[in-house]
Amino acid sequence: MGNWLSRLGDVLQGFTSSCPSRILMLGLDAAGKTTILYKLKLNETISTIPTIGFNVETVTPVKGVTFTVWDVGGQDKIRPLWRHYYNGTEGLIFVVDSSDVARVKEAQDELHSILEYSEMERIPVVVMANKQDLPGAISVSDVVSKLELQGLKNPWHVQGTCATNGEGIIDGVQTMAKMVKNFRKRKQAY
Ligand SMILES: Nc1nc2c(ncn2[C@@H]2O[C@H](COP(=O)(O)OP(=O)(O)OP(=O)(O)O)[C@@H](O)[C@H]2O)c(=O)[nH]1
Ligand SMILES: [Mg+2]
Repeated sequence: MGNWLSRLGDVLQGFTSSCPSRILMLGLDAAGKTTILYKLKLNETISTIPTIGFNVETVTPVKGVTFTVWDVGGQDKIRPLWRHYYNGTEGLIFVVDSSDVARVKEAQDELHSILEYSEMERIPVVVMANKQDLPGAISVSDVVSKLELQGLKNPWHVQGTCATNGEGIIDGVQTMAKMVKNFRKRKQAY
């Protein structure tokens, strides 16, 4: 009986750990979201067009980690649609164009507005400080201060990335996987 129960426990454990995490990827237009998504999915740099609506892909970037990633278009006219994707989200990847210094404040406003929604409370956030290859790109520590991350209640991490050559992306999603695991544990404790 005990043996049977422990086997059932193993099966259920396997079921929950293999359940893909729902990850939402947001950020201003042209930040590099779609480039990151298809780098993860295909390990290729695709040529993108601005996303009107969304792309969704299930990816297994590293063994034992499966994400369903929702990449939603970031143009200002369609940003009001972002909130329709919040329900059930277990992690936010917020992509910033680190070379677009003129719009960092706009990115900061958008990130803080997203996290005001109750569905996004406590959700882990990985900021991808993308386009680190471009001249004039601000550093990871500047992204921390300019996005005012220290004031957030959510757990967060910043990863420097270059989506076109893939640098930093796997590190970023690995960190996200760890943070989602903690988030699921904490959620069970509520
Ligand atoms: N140099 C450089 N260019 C990049 C990088 N990441 C993305 N790009 C380029 O930036 C442009 C916009 O990338 P997208 O992935 O389409 O941006 P997006 O965030 O999906 O934009 P929307 O769909 O409009 O919200 C493309 O020309 C990409 O090739 C990067 O790390 N470095
Ligand atoms: Mg896109």
